[in-house]
Amino acid sequence: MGTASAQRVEELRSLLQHHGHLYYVLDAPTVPDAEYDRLFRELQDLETQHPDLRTADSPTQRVGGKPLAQFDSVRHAVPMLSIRTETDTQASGAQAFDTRIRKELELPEGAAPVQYVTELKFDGLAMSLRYENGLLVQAATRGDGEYGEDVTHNIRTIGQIPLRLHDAPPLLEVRGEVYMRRDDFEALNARQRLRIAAGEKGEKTFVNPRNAAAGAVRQLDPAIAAQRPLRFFAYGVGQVQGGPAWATHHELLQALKAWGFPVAEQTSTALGADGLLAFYERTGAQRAQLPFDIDGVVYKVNSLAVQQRLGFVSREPRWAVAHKYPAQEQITTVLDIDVQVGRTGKLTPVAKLAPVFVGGVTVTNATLHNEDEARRKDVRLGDQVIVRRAGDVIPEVVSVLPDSMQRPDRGAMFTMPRICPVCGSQALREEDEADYRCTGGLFCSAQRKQAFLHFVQRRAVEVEGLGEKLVDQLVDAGLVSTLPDLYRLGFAALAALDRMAEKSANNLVEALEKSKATSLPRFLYGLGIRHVGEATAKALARHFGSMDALMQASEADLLLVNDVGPTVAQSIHTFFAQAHNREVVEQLRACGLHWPAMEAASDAPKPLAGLTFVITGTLPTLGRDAAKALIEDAGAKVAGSVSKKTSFVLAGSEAGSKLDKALELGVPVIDEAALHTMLEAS
Ligand code: 5U1
Repeated sequence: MGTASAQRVEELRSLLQHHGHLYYVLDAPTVPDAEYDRLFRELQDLETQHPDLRTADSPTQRVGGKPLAQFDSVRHAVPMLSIRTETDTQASGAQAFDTRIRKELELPEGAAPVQYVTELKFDGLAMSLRYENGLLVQAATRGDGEYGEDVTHNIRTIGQIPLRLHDAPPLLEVRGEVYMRRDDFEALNARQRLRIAAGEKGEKTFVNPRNAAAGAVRQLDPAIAAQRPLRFFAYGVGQVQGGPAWATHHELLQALKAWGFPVAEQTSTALGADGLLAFYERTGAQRAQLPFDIDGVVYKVNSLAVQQRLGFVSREPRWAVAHKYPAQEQITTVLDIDVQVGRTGKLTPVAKLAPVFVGGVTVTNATLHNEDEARRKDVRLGDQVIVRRAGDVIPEVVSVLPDSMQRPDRGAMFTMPRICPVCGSQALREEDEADYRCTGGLFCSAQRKQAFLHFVQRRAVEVEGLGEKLVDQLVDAGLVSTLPDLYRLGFAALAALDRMAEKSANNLVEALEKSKATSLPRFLYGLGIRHVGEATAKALARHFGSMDALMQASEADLLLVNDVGPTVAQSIHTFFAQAHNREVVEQLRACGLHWPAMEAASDAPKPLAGLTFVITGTLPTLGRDAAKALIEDAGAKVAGSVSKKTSFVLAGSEAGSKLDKALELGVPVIDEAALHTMLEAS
């Protein structure tokens, strides 16, 4: 390899990175596209002649690698938090946030206004980008905040995302949003329509930019993702080691910009409630002209020290809020009112609507929630109604137009049927409950179908290819009535179903086989125990370690689990007290469903077991909750005050009396870097 070639390769990469940044991020290219292409080809040629000069961060390597078989799960070093939504979509929502902050900070009346950063709330997909020694090594979706999916191969194809950073900290996680512009989305759909017209298999159009972006990010083949016009905006950081000591969120955003990340130009600083309100109104007025979708704005306390002081409530920081704009609404006609039966037997009245385009999707169904709501709004057949769709939530009927209310031929007011419309069992409404429920349990085919769909979904045991239509067929044909029946079906029974090709039957048998290797939290969640969502399933699995221990737990035992209150404890206990539910678990295990023993994990010596930590002051990168979670995961306790029994005090800047006490008692004091070393060394 000649040094001249090596030098030219480096030169070309720098030039391409520079022009790429001007083109993709700043939207201000200084050379014609043809010149960029010429430099790109020169680099490609040199790398072909000297394969040893090819590196992962080369601009030629954005689309590379083979399609994946599946996504790996990755644990976020610092959890990806959610953001609290201000429910007041009026201007007063801005005032409400400022009032809360001032109260939390105990600011006296007349104290100076709080400084904020104001940002856009992008309608995209949250993403965490991890750079080690300046190189992009991992991109992960938010997932449940703790674990996401590794989508590095697709994210590398986004021209706006730097593959290499200069003068960046050795470890830097950048958080932001992947999105698609509206014009790019329209062009993509136009291309998709051509493909469909040309008879290309498996092609479809997308509902809105966010769905198109999400679909692209979750492509197993990076070559396909590369054809989807994705973009990125940065708005924060996760784990950072060895970075500059930022004092404000604004400084942090400036640093991200300097490293080459796109930060929305609308991002600004604001003083007090008036400043927030002005931003809310200004952005609201510009919203339709923005080239991408937003569903609101974000307010963040600017000072990082004050952010630390404010801390978190569950998984949401107190120092930030998303202030949404009023949901989009449209008028349409009620064609019918159906009653749907959910997994837990809940009966929901649903208005069937003349198709209407609201907030980027065509809506044909809208929930009326329950009998009281349907009657309060007095929605009847043939009425003209206002339909609202806010973000991803199920569309709802807001109200009936006054003219419709005056119609002389108006039908009768809605009443909930007293028998289940699917199985004919009695429908009962318990005292103090808004909902009627079918009492048929798994006798009711609607509940059975929902129970199957819940069990086979991606977040539970995941049986790929087993969707609504197939579950309908299996249940209606009487082929499955309990969950274990699924695993006893076999190829012959599946292949004999209407419209089932041999290949699909084979795929399904394989998917069922694959789903047998699951995890305890997924299995538990899949059982569909009332009040047991994903987070509770995880907490239960972590606490009890095994299915048997959980099944034997008393209500008192269950109450010891984090986040489990009396209602949830009772629901779990009642579920496992039923012989038929225990039987289902046994049969599923007999069918081969298995998961890694968590007992072993919890019995395995944890690196910091037996130690007690006290955290004080502002840590450079970890929030207090994140530090606590890391320490507890490693088996140690986190206490609130320092005593002789304290093993270590983890101190950040502005540590106060706890640090003094530690020094007085001779308790070892460590900083965040030392904590990381302890965790890595163990
Ligand atoms: N602009 C912006 N969007 N967004 C979303 N900032 C921002 N921050 C977020 C989220 C979920 O979370 C942090 C406040 C943790």
